[in-house]
Amino acid sequence: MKIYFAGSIRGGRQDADRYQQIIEYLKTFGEVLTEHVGDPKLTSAGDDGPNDKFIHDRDLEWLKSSDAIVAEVTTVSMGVGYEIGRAVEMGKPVLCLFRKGANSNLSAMIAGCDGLKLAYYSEIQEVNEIVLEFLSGIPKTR
Ligand code: 6IA
Repeated sequence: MKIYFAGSIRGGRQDADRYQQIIEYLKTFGEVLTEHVGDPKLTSAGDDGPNDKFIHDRDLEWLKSSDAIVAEVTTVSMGVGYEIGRAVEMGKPVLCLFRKGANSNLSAMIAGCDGLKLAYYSEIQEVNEIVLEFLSGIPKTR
């Protein structure tokens, strides 16, 4: 199974450790195409790699080829919101994870979208249970 993990980069890296923990768990189900999103060395500048057009086009190809999208949406990120919208339009299974009690507000465009599954969590162990249930319902194409 190919999994696309989405998490904030230029929107802010305060949840990067959590992304890494989620990615480690996702890797037990298959290939995570976007492992770099959890890299603690990656800063919110996010500009020490290829140019923006390359990043956009490559990420969209990965999105198209993925079987499922898991997005951590607690830190507000325009890029994550964009990826979710594109994935919903593609008809992909999308799981959005939002941490309870966080200092951010979830956009109505995510909270009110019928084309995705939204789950609230407190502890990282809960994320594992939510992810397990979500991925168990997805047919494997590869
Ligand atoms: O607006 P944001 O930067 O917060 O958007 C984050 C989302 O967009 C992530 O889920 C990524 O999939 C994607 N994204 C944004 N910037 C990059 C990026 N920058 N590389 C890969 N995906 C990105 C360069 C980092 C590179 C030095 C490793």
